[in-house]
Amino acid sequence: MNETLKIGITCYPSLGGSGVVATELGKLLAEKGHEVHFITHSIPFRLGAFHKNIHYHEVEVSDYYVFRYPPYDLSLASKMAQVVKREKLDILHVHYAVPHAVCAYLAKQMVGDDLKIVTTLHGTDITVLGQDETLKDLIALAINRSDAVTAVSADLIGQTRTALDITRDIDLTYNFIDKRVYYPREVSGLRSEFAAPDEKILMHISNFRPVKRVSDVIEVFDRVNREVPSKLLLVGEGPDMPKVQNKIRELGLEDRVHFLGKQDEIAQVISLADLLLLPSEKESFGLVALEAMACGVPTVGSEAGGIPELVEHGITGYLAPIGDTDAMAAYAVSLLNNPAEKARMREACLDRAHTRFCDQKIMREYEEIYYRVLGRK
Ligand code: GMT
Repeated sequence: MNETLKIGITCYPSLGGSGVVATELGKLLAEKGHEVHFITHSIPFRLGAFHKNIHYHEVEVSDYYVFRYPPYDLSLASKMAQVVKREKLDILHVHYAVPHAVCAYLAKQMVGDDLKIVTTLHGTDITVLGQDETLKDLIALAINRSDAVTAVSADLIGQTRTALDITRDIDLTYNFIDKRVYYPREVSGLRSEFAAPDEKILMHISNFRPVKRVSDVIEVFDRVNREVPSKLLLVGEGPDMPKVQNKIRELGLEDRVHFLGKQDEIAQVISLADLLLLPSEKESFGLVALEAMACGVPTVGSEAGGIPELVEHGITGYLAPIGDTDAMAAYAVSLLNNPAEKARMREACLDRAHTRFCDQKIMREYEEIYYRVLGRK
């Protein structure tokens, strides 16, 4: 049996798929017996109740009056070094390159080479920030100086190589779901609150940022709704919400769309849907499509980024070129009109989510990376 490790985890604790993945991984590692230390600016929102083997270290930022901008990055690096020394951590596993991988590199300069850094790239840290001239060299430095780098899709590995001219090894480690949480829920009572028995439910869940192309969701729904009586449930909030609301008004769809805002019980919410719409411009993986898959709900979306590695076209959903809302609507209509096809896809979704993206399997892949960088294979 491999020895247990002391692992520091830094992530964005309050938003996004990267924070969810980091937190869920920490919980799994702690259940396995490892000692996990979250080093973040607030308690990760997915942490939930008290967990044995999980510790939380809050990063406090100096607000000294000379600072125009509070130096969060320096405070984080300094906190990482303090926690590593005091708790004798073996590994710092940082999620999202900016600023976490840079801070970990700085912490390593303070504590010495025994500390190993594992950096997980999640998407926009490369596909958006990696294009930013003010940050790209620093991101490349942090990637090159990490002891191991992982990315959540093969597509993201390719994008990292191209955008930042990176040649080092990058491990492919897909995102995962906890099957104790993500499974088809019994929601027939709740369903009737949103749709009549003969209506289908389409759903979109995101942070409503431009990369999600939520306007495309409305266009697809508009076309589907002309042929299949249906409702659209929008889950989440974000900057594009006013634009989306305008489009819904312009198309006269107000009484067919429900806004659910931010939701915690995602498995229950997704179980309401007949299909998920994910027409993103950029998507390194698309964790929400995996969450849907694990609840037996297929995705109709774009071929962006890593989505095709997750959603197998024609098997667990349908994919079309970015912006091709006609094709997405046609796929959605054909799926919704064909109960046998829908039942087959549901089974394929459950099977794929719970085997290929099984939490225990992916956790072991991360553990192997930890033992490898520590030379304890
Ligand atoms: O999708 C977002 O805007 C949030 C972002 C994040 O950093 O949390 O998500 C990224 O990481 C997720 C977890 O690995 C992936 O599932 C998302 O596909 C990825 N988002 C993008 O690439 C746009």
